Amino acid sequence: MIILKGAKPSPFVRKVIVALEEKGIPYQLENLAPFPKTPELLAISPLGKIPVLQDGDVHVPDSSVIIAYLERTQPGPSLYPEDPAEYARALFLEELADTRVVDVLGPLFFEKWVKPNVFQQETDDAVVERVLADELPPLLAQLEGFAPDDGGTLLSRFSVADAALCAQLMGLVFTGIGLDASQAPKLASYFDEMLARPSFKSAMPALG
Ligand SMILES: N[C@@H](CCC(=O)N[C@@H](CS)C(=O)NCC(=O)O)C(=O)O
Repeated sequence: MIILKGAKPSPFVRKVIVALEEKGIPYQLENLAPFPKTPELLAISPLGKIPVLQDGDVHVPDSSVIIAYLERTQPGPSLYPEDPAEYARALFLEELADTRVVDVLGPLFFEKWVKPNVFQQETDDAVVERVLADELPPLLAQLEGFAPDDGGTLLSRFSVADAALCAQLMGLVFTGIGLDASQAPKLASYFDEMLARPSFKSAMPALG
């Protein structure tokens, strides 16, 4: 049995849960926090981060590496397009989700969830307000440009790009901020459609 170590509040853990569910791979989620950086954590995750996937004796850290690994252990259904241009597009959108989207949503997640729940510290509302006013609108405008016109997936079928992007956007839901459809209507409707998939339902952390 595959063991996924991490916790659903992490967008990168959610991304892997979505991949496991979409591929129909049975797994157990085992709670692992990235703090403190114990020798046990660093032994299986040299960067001290979650998620880590355990498959027998093999430990695989990093969501992108994990999904690439799963593609080799269970090729179908594939989360990577066959067509070279679409394959490149999927990898790029995964990268965009894991970097640019995280740069904006990460501080919101940190302030609204990690500080109160992990460090027993208060949310800095000024940081939240600044990100919501200055950084989130241009990000949503950019993502609107990648959203499909008529629902469905980012590429011609479900791929790692959908798993990566929507796993990040879910942070807006469970921190209570929400995705403002008036700012990004195509993105909001695409995101709603993705959230209705069983894989995303399984990845959603308990709300409240
Ligand atoms: N590139 C990594 C990023 C993983 C990541 O940043 N995980 C966060 C939790 S959301 C973490 O473990 N942070 C702890 C730290 O950076 O010390 C991946 O794709 O898995």
